[in-house]
Amino acid sequence: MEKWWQSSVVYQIYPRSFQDSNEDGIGDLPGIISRLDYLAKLGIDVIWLSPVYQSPNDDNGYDISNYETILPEFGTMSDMDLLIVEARKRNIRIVMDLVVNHTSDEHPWFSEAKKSKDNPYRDYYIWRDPVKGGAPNELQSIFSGSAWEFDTTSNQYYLHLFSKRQPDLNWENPVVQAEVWKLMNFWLAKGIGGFRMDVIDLIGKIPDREITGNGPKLHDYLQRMNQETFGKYDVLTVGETWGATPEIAKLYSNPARKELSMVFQFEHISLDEIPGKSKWDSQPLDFIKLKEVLSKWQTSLGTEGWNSLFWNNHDLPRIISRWGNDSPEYRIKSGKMLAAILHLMKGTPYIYQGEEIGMINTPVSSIEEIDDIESINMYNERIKAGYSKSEVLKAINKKGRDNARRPMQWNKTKAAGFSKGEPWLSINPNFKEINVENELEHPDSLFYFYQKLIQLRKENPLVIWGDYRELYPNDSNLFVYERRYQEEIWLVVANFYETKANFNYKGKKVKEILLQNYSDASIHIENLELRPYEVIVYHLG
Ligand code: TEU
Ligand code: CA
Repeated sequence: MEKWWQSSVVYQIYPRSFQDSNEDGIGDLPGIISRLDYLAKLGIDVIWLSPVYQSPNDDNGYDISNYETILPEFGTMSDMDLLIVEARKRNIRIVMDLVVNHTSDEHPWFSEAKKSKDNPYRDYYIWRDPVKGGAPNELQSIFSGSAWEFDTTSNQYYLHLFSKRQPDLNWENPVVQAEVWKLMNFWLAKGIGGFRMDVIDLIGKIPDREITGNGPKLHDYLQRMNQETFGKYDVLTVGETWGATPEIAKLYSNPARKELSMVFQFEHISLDEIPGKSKWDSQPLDFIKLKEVLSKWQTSLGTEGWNSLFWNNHDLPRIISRWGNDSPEYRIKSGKMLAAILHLMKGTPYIYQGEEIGMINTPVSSIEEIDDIESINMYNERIKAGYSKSEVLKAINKKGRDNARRPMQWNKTKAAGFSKGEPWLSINPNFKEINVENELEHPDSLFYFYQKLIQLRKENPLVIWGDYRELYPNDSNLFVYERRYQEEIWLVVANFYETKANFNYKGKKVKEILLQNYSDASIHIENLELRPYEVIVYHLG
C-alpha cells in the first residue's frame, strides 16, 4: 500500500541557525514561520525540526530537560502550535526530533535519580558499581573518553554514550518506556507529521556486555512503541540507524513488522573514514565503492523496507565541499550533479537547510571559533595525546559539525539576513555571493534545480517506484544508472569529477533531455564526452 511519505521530500531545519525573528542572534520558531512560503516554493512536503525543547544546550538541544516545553530562546508552545498549523496550510507536515536514548542531566528525572540509590527515579538511568576502583568496563563515549561518569554522592557510575551531561535512559525499565510513550502521545495529539528518532539503534543496549548498537531487545521496543503511540496515526517515522545493513533495515521498516516507516543509514556517507578508526581519520573517497553501496541500497530492500536519501544533515560537513567542488567555478555545477544523482534514486530524499543554495564548509583557524561539543572534546583529547593543533584543526575543518551549523544565508545584508543582532555562531564570509536572494533571482540557480528535481518526483511515478539498475559500475568517473517503470526508461549520466569523461551507450534512443546542468547537453549518447561535473537525465524510448 502506498504511503504519503514514500512520495515526499523532507527538509531539515536546525532551528538555532535558520531564521532569527527577535534580534537575539538565535534562530527561532517565529523565524521558521516567516520562511514557510520559501519552503513551499521549493516544493518540500515535510520539515524535520531538530530539537526545540527545553534544554541546557550542552549538545544544542540533543540534551532535553523537558520534552513537553519549548526552549524560550526558540519561542513558546503557542508558536509551536502555530507552526504546525501554518505549515499544514501549505501542505507541509512537521516531524519532531525524538531524543530518547538519553536526557539532559538537568532533566528532573536525572536530578532525582542522582539523589540516592533508593530514589524512585534511580532506575530511569543506568548505574553500576566501580570495578577494581575504576569504570565498570571499557565502553567509550561517542564524544570522547569513557562512557561512564563517576557520581560521588552514591559511589556509582552512570552511563552516557554521548556527553556526560547526556545520561542514557534505562530502556529495560518499563516505567521509562511508559514515560516515552506518554511524551510521544503528547506530540502526536498536536497533529505533528511524525518523529525522527535520534540514535534509536542504541536503545536496546546491553552495557554489561559492551553491546550498544542493535541490541537484542531493540525491535521489541520499537514494536511496542508503534503499538502504544504512532501506530494509531498516519505519520512518518524515521530511525537514525548508524549500523544498519539492508537486512537490519528490513527489520526496522518492513511494513509487516509494524516498526518504523524508514531508516536513515550512513553506509555511503562513512566511506571516507579509515575503517576501524573514527570520523576524524579520513581517507580519500573510493568512488567505485560509493556507487556500489548506493546501488546496493537501491536494489536490496524491495517491498520489505524503505530508505532515506541524503548527503547532508546537522552532523555532517557540507557535501559540495566534501565530495563536490567548492571553488567558485564548479560549486553550482557539482552541487547540481550531486543533487541529481541522489534525488532520482528510490527512497525519501532529505535536504538539509542551505544545501539547496549550495552552502559550503566554513574553515576556522582556531578552536575558539568552534561551538560543537563533539569537535571540542576530540580536540582536547587529541592535543593531550600529542597531536599538533594544525592536524586536529584540519580534521575539524573537514568533518566538524559546525560546518553544517553556521547560520542560513538569506541575503547580502549584515548577518546574511539571518539576524539583525549578533549571530550565535559566525556566518560564512561568502554570504554576499551565496544566499537565497541571489539564488531566487537566477533561473539557472541550484535552488531552481532542486525545485525541478522535486517536481520531477511529484509528476513521475517512475522516480518513486521505478526499478533501479546501475550501469558501468567500474567506471572511475561516471555514475550511470537507469530507472524503469512500466514502459518508461530514464537514464542518469553523471561525471563525478573535474576531468572529462567519455560515455558510450548502445541501446535505446533518446526521446528527450529531462534535466541537465549545462545548457547544451548532447543527445548523442552513443558517443558522449561529459564535461566537468556534468549531469544529464535522458528519457529513452
Ligand atoms: O547523532 C548521533 C551520532 O552518533 C553523531 O552525531 C556523531 O556524533 C557524529 O557527529 C557523526 O558524524 C545524533 C544527533 O544527530 C547528534 O546531533 C547528537 O549530538 C547525538 O545524536 C546525540 O543526541
Ligand atoms: Ca531569536
